[in-house]
Amino acid sequence: GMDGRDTCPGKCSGQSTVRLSNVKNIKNLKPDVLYHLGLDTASMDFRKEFGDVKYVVMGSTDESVLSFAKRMMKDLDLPSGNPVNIAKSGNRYAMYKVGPVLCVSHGMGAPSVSAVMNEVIKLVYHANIQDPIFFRIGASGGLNVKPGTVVISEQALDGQLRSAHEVVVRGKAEQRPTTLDAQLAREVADFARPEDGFQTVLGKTMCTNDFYEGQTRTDGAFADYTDNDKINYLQKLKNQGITNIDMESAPFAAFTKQANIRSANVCVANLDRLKGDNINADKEELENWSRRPQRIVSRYIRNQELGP
Ligand code: R2B
Ligand code: URA
Repeated sequence: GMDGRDTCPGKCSGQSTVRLSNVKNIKNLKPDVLYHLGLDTASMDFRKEFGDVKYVVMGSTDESVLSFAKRMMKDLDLPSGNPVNIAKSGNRYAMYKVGPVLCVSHGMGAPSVSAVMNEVIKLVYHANIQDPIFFRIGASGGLNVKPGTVVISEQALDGQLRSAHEVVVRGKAEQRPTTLDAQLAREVADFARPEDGFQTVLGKTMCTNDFYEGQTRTDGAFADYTDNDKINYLQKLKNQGITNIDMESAPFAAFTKQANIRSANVCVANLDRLKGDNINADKEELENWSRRPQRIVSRYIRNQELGP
């Protein structure tokens, strides 16, 4: 591949390049039911339906991935229309396919991300997709950045500052590495344009399992620390190179890494946590900011597909 990774074993045999440790069991599932996506391998031909997918773009909400799908239609010069929610019958997530781009919502937090990532990665496997690239576009709390700044993650750390996503398997905690593709992060950052009118930076992202105490807020229902404790902690994070805090980057990075999939985490900062906790930008501004990661990722994909 472009990053010098050896993708030949998959490519040469015409198999998907994703690496699953559970292939033996999956092969015996007839059909394999992707429960939360409302899909199964008996009533759908995954190769026919998804075989041409090259990019999977994930975001927290159904609305955000629909809006990305619509943008992608325009940016790939595809005829406009109303994208169909392929995962509708699962009643959990939304999924839209626009040419080579699969747009999938992942909900909020690690448990929600984990369930859908298992199923999307199996979908990629069943569809025989070669070298897919995964993106997560979302929101975050910034550290010492101007609100509205886009942060592309160089690293994802968990709430204990480990470069790991913890999964408890048979009662035992396992740590899965959250290594992201550094080259892809830089390539995506290159698609930021000064004329866009916002900053795009590379930085470390801390991923927590809770929005309030988990991110040291003092605006939740509970907080047994002082404002001073909070600022000291956030300063410490900032000094370690952490630029933003979200709730999905670590499982997203870990699942893609484990499956041998290149991925990038691209989030706008909705506030500067060194200045406050409450998100008080107006709705229109937040909506505007939420389009910024979309803009950069869609530009990257358009460039790959149609050239400069
Ligand atoms: C950012 O925004 C959401 C929390 O408000 C969560 O999905 C995240 O990572
Ligand atoms: N998402 C988060 O996880 N934290 C924030 O502060 C804002 C958005």
